[in-house]
Amino acid sequence: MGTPAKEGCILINIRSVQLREIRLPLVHFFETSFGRTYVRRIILVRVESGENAGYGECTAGEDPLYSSETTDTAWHVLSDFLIPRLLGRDLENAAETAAVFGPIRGNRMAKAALETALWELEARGRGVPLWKLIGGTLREIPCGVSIGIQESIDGLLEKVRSEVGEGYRRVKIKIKRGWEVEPLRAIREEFPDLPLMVDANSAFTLEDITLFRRLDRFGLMMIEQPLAHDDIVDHAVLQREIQTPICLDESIHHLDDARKAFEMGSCRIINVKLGRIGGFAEAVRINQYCFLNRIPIWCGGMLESGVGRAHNIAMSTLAGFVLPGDVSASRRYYEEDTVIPPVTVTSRGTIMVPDDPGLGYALDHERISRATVRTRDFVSDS
Ligand code: OSB
Ligand code: MG
Repeated sequence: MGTPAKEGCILINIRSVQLREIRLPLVHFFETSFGRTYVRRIILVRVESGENAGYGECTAGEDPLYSSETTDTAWHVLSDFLIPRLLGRDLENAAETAAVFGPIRGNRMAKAALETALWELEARGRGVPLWKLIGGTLREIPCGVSIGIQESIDGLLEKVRSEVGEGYRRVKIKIKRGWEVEPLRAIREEFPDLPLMVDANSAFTLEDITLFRRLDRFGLMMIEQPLAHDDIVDHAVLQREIQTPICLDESIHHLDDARKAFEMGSCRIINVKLGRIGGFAEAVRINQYCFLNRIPIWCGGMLESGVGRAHNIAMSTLAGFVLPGDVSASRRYYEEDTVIPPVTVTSRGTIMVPDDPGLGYALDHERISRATVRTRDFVSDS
């Protein structure tokens, strides 16, 4: 007689995986220091094991500007390397996925698309919400907005007024060379006490130190990724020279990056993005380390559709996520979302964490089919 399965131990055997690329036009273009996005090309991943299915979303951009990954590199790496390693394989839980992908270097957004789908699958299999499965506790998460670079200061002020009116807990504006001091001065004049921060997406260098000293006067919560995307050394120099806390985004790919950045004094806050770090297992590790070391963390965004947004909500329930994240209402980005109901924000500037198993949101299959430009199915032959 075989050994009975351990209580609560579910075995995952991936029978099939489907990749699907959808195109979703943004309500308004989103501009950062590296360029404008008008339409998102998003890969949705569906994994199946037994009776259950789980969904993930790839956060790679259309062009290799935020990171080296793109929608097309992720499609390639998923199809030719990650899915073949996973198909037909027995896993006790989704946490084992990271080890299966271990030998493959980088490509964390591709990995996360599949890894987060496996966590969702496991949560559905166990009949528990995803946020509970990863160890989250918060039932209502504080939300902030990220406002792209605007064509005029007046346009920016109008956006800030409207987001503040919606109840969002903090405002982040994107900055680039020539769009920093004036926009901040204008916002501070009208909103002296607004929790406010900036994101430079690596637009500056240590030669801009006098500019950063000027920014100290605006009482910002933090400056996100002011220097090179792959740096933690110059950021430590800059952090010693300014009062405003530095928050790292692009520079942090895993727990060791977070630990080294903290130990070197390169930042005082960390933005955690599921795609950038490869998925939930790493998010849980970073959360634990930062919680123990009292490093505030928050959930970053990548213009996700509902599936990725729901994963972000689940991650934001972990105890270390003490600052409002870039997790906001679907309708700020998309007229029609990939989930039903779309993600909405309360008048308190929070998102209520859903209680249903898995993602806690239903997929809008009809909407997703209409937006689909290609699909590929992978089926295990074992
Ligand atoms: O740096 O945080 C970033 C969007 C695309 C690429 C990089 C970033 C962003 C955002 C958007 O700031 C946040 C969101 O999804 O609301
Ligand atoms: Mg950022």
